[in-house]
Amino acid sequence: MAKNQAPVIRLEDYTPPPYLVDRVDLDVRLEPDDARVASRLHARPNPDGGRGEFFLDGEDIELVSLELDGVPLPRSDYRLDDDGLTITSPPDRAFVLDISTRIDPSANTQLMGLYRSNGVYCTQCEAEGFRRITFFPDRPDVLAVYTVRIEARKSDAPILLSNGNLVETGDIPGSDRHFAVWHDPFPKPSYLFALVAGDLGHVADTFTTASGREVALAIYVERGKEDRCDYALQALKRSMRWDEEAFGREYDLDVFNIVAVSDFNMGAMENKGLNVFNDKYVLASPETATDTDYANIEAIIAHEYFHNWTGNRITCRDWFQLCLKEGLTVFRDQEFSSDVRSRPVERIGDVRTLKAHQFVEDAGPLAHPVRPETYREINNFYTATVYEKGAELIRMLKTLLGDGGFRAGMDLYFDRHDGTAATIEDFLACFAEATGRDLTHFKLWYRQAGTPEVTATGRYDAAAKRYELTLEQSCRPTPGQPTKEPLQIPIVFALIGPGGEEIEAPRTASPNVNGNLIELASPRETIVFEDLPGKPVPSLLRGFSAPVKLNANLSGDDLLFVAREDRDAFNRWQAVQTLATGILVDAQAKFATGDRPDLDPRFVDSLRRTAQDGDLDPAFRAQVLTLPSESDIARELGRDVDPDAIHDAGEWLRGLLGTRLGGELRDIYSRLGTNEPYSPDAESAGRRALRNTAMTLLAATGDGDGIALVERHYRNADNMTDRMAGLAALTRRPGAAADDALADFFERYRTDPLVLDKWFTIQATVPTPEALPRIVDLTKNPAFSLANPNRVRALVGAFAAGNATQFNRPDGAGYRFVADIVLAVDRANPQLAARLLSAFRSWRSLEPARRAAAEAELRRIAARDGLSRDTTDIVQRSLE
Ligand code: 0A1
Ligand code: ZN
Repeated sequence: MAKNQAPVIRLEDYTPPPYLVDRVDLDVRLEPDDARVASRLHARPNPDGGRGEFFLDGEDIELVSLELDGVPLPRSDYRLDDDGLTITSPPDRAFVLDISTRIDPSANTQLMGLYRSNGVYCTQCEAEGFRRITFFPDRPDVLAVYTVRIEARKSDAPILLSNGNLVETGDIPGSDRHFAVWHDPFPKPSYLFALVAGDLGHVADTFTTASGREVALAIYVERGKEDRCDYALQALKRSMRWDEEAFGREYDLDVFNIVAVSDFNMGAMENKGLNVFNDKYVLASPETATDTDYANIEAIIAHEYFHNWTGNRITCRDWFQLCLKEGLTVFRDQEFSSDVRSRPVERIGDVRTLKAHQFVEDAGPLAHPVRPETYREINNFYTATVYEKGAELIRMLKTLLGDGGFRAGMDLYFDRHDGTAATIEDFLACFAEATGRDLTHFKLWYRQAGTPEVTATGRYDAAAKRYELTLEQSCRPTPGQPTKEPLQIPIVFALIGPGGEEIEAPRTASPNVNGNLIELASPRETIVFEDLPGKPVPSLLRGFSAPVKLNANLSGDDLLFVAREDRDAFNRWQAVQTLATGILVDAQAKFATGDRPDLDPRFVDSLRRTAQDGDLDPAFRAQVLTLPSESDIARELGRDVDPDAIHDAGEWLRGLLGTRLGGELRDIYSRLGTNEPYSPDAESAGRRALRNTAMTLLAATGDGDGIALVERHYRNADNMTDRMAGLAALTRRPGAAADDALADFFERYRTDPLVLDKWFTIQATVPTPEALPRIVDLTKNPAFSLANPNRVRALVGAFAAGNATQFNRPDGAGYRFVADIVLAVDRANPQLAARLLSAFRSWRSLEPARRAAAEAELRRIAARDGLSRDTTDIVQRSLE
């Protein structure tokens, strides 16, 4: 067993905390390398907990003094070890603990606890960072009211922020120091504590809630970046209004502050009243941010804001319940984006993300249930499964219960659990009670890992005018779950008649069909529809109503029909994807054996029709014209994957489409050009997406005209979306044009780290053997730093996750490079290293030579002494 083998934590072992803390008074005095934290805890025995020792977590902090009820605690009355502090016989009544600790924010490279980012003090406490600030029962079921006094030198930190409302500020006479006192009246777990201090600029606004309360809003950023905050601020106001309208939830404090920092392990953090963001998800201007960046900013601002009710007012009892706040909040941010943008396009994007990340996770060694039952390192469970599949479970619940039932359940949940730390059982009980439905079977979705496969087979009996639809479900084993039970799968459907008309409420005696919804609950089920005028084509899993892999067994003709006729936009898109996937799977097999594939002209015609259909939303047309990715095809194959063959197939198909649709694509390109000033709204973004998709296909032909068009596109761009689309298309083929554009881009943005991240990513994802030596070189570029998570993800993360042919080089050099970086980063920032390492998660599905090379690197990492707990956990599970 490795030295850093952490103990397994199990859901079944949960016990309530023996002591509660009702009030925390913190006094934090800041110096760059010496911060003093005085903490006064008002504690008492938990009436619902066992008795005994009082354990307070603590990690990498120095205990300076400890008093109980004002008296220094004798050394014999407590124990101090690597994990924390144990008070061996605490009083059997309420008591006050005074604890003072010393920490060094500048030495904190893990970015957990209190650290400095570009001279700004900031904290990150989820999941277990508060214990790196002071000794505390650092678990989400201990909720306290916090009052925080911050003191610092005025020159060092003119701005002092914490959770809640500001109650006092002042100068320390006779010094250059000042202080601020913040009070948060809402009881919260320690992971929602935050403190920020530094020389920051800000932009401000106000929001009036539905009940007429005025809230002061502000976004704090490094000085000089204030002019890039407006979009985030407007997005915040849209989010606040939407939560009132869609869920009846108002904001509850007098202030809402957001801070953007440049060193952050994740996207953002929902600390009560003081959200802390990775600056990548706040800062935007037309010259520096793409349409995708704008959409991400809007979604993440919304996500963190929505946590105020789903996460903060109602939090999680323990970390196994993470999906209680994350799945639900992702669902809420997806619904927000659907309402303020285009619903079908949003859904297509969300499903693409789900399949690219969660389906891949579910198919490999890191698969786990939406609510895991064991973990060694909770940081490794902020996953696509907990977040994205967790959101799909909420969506299914809504589909099963209907809009009214879902809203009634949510209302009951807010009402009953406000101010508490809840569980998935508590949550589901609200929906069961509000609707009278039994959710016992549905709950299995939370326990059972893996992506179910649903196979549909239809049979039409013309004489009897009867259509039989047989649905079967199965699920492959995942780690620790060798056998699977059938799930309750909501399949939204329609039967489409020969003329494209939907057959309204087709007659069936099946008790599992309700209007347009089939509830599949058994391994196999045949539904008989009667009185059909002709042979229907089924449109199944509309809007992707369940996170399953559907094999609808439709013929090529039927798929072409659905692509043309289905009223469900999602399924029209899905039909084209299914056709394209078939073509690419077939083509890669041919490329692997040196054969030439060919292309069904009806597929090209189908795309042509969509490309030209001016009645369709341009963003939707862009999605239809965007072929499945290399990782989509790898996932479809599932075994003996040869990334080069997949890549060749994609190049071949894109090139051929660029040629065959050349006229239409050029037409789109010229029609959608505009002289209007850039606007990030969804409609304008959709037009740019379609135009850039057309350009990318034209460039894929490799002919001189195509390349010249892209070069012009790059140079004439007046916004980052177009400039990046041009740069991406140019750099797919190394050569002078690509190098010139890269040099030009660097010169334009050399002082802007967030924009240079795009430059790193573009070079990291060039699908040719020149990529790796260039990336190695870029790690030495002064603009690159292994200490900054955004830089590491932009260069190394993008290489590992977005450059299949070069990461999976047959000589193993791609794996070796990433493994070396993982080992180097692990010493300073284990969370970042572990995340990077999860890029190896599909290694077992590769063809044998690559599989062996990837495994060798995983074993090399596993054998390293002193590996962090985070990385040990990922490497061991990957190899199991
Ligand atoms: N709760 C945050 C995600 C988050 C988790 C852990 C962190 O630690 C570094 C930071 C952020 C969210 O869902 O947005
Ligand atoms: Zn979240």
